[in-house]
Amino acid sequence: MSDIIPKTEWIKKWTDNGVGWIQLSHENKLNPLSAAFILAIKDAAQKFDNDPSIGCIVLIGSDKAFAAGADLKEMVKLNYASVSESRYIENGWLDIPKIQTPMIAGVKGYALGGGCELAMMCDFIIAKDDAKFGQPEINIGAIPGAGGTQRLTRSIGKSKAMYYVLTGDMISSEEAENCGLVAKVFKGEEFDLSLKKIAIKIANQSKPLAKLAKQAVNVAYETTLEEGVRSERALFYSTFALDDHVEGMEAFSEKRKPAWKNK
Ligand code: CO8
Repeated sequence: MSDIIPKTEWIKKWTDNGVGWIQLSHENKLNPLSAAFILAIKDAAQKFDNDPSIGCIVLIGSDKAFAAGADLKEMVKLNYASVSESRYIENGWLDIPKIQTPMIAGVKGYALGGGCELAMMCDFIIAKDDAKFGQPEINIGAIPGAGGTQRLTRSIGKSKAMYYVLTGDMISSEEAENCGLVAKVFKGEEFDLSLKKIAIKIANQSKPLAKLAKQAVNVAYETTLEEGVRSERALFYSTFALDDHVEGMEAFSEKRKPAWKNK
């Protein structure tokens, strides 16, 4: 068990139209990710995940950065014994990909190192055109440690991931969209409104169906095609047990919008 106290004061949370918003609000606008900060982010995400009124979680940062990586002022004090004994990148970090509610990273400015890894732990990334992604750890005597080598490679392929991990170069929003790291990029003032619209659209889907769809896509990340297709089929069959399946079918026949019961 961790004895680190989550830094809840660095988190702003609010809800709007079924969306749970979590804003990383460190006094340093670069949002350096210390162990206590990541625990607070994890706690906030879990609270929304356990709230039946929330159908989508959005993680955002400041105008300057989603997060510029691990808190290097904390990391500089660590050694092999302390990172392994304290489970430095386990507490908090490992729980975020287990969130069942769809989760979007809304990235303005820098998403570097652990910040890029945190964004990739979300289900997809929406970026402002000023966003800059990257895994620059090689430049500071480390390598990515919170899934960067794995998720970036699955996201953009081996060649490009290897290029960015070995050079430490930043990835522009345009390049990130072209190579599939980012789902959509919005310019300037369009970003906030577009992110909100996307989140509300997802929050207003049938909640159990959205969770099943998320689970099915995530299987593609973790297993073979054969196993993934088998798993998808089982999840598809299970949708027939939902009231919302019946509602979706009836609404289609009756040419009306479905009124989801979320069960
Ligand atoms: N941690 C702590 N403080 C930081 C960090 C950071 N990651 N990044 C910047 N700062 C501080 C600077 O030291 C500076 O502080 P001060 O005012 O006291 O000197 C202040 O923030 C402002 O920084 P800059 O003046 O550098 O701001 P710029 O706008 O000129 O540059 C950059 C912004 C490009 C983001 C630049 O600050 C930078 O390159 N930062 C480091 C980015 C980086 O290397 N990130 C990877 C970190 S390693 C990592 O993430 C490993 C992941 C492992 C898992 C995570 C475990 C927790």
